[in-house]
Amino acid sequence: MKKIALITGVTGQDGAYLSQFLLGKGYEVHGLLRRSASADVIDARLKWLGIQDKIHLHDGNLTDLSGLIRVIKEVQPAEIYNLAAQSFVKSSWQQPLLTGQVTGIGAANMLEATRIVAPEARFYQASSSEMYGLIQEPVQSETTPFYPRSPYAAAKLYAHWMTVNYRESFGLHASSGILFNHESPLRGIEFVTRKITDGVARIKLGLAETLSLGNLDAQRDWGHARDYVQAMWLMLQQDEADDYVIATGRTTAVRDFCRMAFEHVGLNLEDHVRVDERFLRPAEVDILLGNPGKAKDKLGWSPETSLEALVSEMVEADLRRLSHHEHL
Ligand code: NDP
Ligand code: GDR
Repeated sequence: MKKIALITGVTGQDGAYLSQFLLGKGYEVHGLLRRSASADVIDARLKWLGIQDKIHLHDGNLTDLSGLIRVIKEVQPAEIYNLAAQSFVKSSWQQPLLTGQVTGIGAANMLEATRIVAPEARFYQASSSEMYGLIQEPVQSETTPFYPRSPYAAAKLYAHWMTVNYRESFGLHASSGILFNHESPLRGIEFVTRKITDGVARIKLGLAETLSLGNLDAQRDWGHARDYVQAMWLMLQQDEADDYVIATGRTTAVRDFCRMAFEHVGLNLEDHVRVDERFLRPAEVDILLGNPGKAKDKLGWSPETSLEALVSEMVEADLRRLSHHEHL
């Protein structure tokens, strides 16, 4: 009998890589799909990985509890990965209540639906390093206090504590992965790394001359999404549910990520990058740096992809895409 997994956010970056990983492990993979008028492009990431026909898709939305109950009842998953969210931090100031509804209450809906119809299922919640916000310790671990700096981070914090609470109150096998930024060629175009690699590829191909960015001094602990989805799965294979920081332990400024991307194609960032205050945020998370020690000890997980390899994979993918007019 194949093990059954249900993934919310299956059309996103992590959902796509996690689906690929679970299929490789022999799982039957089901995904929640929110209805879109652009049905032809909604599964672009799954197509990019060549797995769109292998996933069972179910109509649903994180804000619709009755629909979630129905899907979980029908699928009867052994593992549930709650990856869906309004995940773009900058948008969360423009849409704070929607972000709360989807990223915060949506997770509570998933926990509640799980408790009602599949209490034996193992549950993964996509928590975030953004919860550390205005950092309270120079290196953040599972015991570092949180200080959210955006409506997104506040919503994630609610979802995080609800996950802990459902574990402690109802005995749900619910784990929360506090993942630091992870990127890939499947990263959404509005996030800074992909915006940079797409911009660099456009400039290299003569399709653009400049790249406008916001705060170049922000520092992030960047890893590869393909590595990070393995940690999600490992968490659900443990006897006891728990919370884990997933990070590389190395932090890099946006400026330096950008420099590496330009250098990859033999160009200088100083010749092309402009700072545009439209891309600044009302409150910034200046620096994040995670300690993945617990994940290494207990899950046997460590990141495999270096930042250098990540940057070159992303730039090469964007060069290829733009040259072949591929969508994504
Ligand atoms: P993406 O933005 O790429 O994907 C988000 C997914 O959520 C998409 O499939 C989207 O669907 C879906 N979604 C959005 N709103 C709803 C809704 N109302 N109902 C159902 N589905 C919805 O995010 P990532 O893959 O990068 O991240 C996965 C999760 O991990 C998110 O929760 C994110 O906040 C969190 N996270 C991400 C990190 C990172 O660095 N990538 C780090 C830490 C946490 P659609 O395709 O229709 O838009
Ligand atoms: P982040 O990712 O907010 O960390 O959230 P993002 O790539 O959007 O920003 C990272 C840093 O880069 C700075 N920056 C810019 N950001 C964007 N998007 N566009 C720009 O032009 C730009 N210029 C500078 C930002 O100010 C910021 O400091 C991501 C998301 O995936 C969340 O869902 C997840 O929880 C966290 O990572 C961990």
